[in-house]
Amino acid sequence: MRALLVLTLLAAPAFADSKPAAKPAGTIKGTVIYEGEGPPRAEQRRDVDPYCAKTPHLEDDVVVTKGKLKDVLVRIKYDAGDARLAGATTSDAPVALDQRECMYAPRVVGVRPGQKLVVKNSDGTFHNVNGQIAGKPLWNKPQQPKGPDLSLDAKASAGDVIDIVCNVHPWMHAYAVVVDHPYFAVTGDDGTFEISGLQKGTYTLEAWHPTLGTKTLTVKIGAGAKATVPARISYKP
Ligand SMILES: [Cu+2]
Repeated sequence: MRALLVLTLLAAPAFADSKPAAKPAGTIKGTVIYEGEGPPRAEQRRDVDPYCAKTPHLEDDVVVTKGKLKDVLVRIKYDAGDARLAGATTSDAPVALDQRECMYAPRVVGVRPGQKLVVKNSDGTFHNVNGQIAGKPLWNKPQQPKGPDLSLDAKASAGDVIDIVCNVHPWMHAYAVVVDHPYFAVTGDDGTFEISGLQKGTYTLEAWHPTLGTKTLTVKIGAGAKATVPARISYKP
């Protein structure tokens, strides 16, 4: 009797329909290269704040490690008419940004329009979180030493970049790049990125670095073993 019930449930069309559709298998596994020697990185001048001066850091405008470039946001170039991207769901979870040793961590993040940005102050010093889009003020909030998290709205459109600075510590600069689909990744020290869940087809990859600008690359995703494709994006000084 019990076996029969299970069989009946399995055979019911409603049950079969509720099965979530498999995520497309297309994956881009890439690396962002910096050709030649990375530019020299001087010590940040931190003497304006004794708290920050306790933890010396190098300038972080262009960070190259063994020929690989950090802080590059790589995304699939969005086209509103592209049905492969339009239906993609994005996470509602807020994007986290910490202030630690008077640095933003991470320095480059991707957010979708309207997504919350939660800014933490792990430092025993005061910061202000000043966000602008192309010079237009978005928010400017004070944050006490180890004060409560700030919850900020990414009131912006795809393609915008929210410049986030701290006016107390002028070397502090983060970037929230507004992307309206989940197909993006940001490189770490090893310069690698991975974008998955893509349907078969040809895409334009767009890489963005805060000071070195944009690079594009065409990527073709196939089926089966050809669903995982490499990508090499190169910046030349
Ligand atoms: Cu600060």
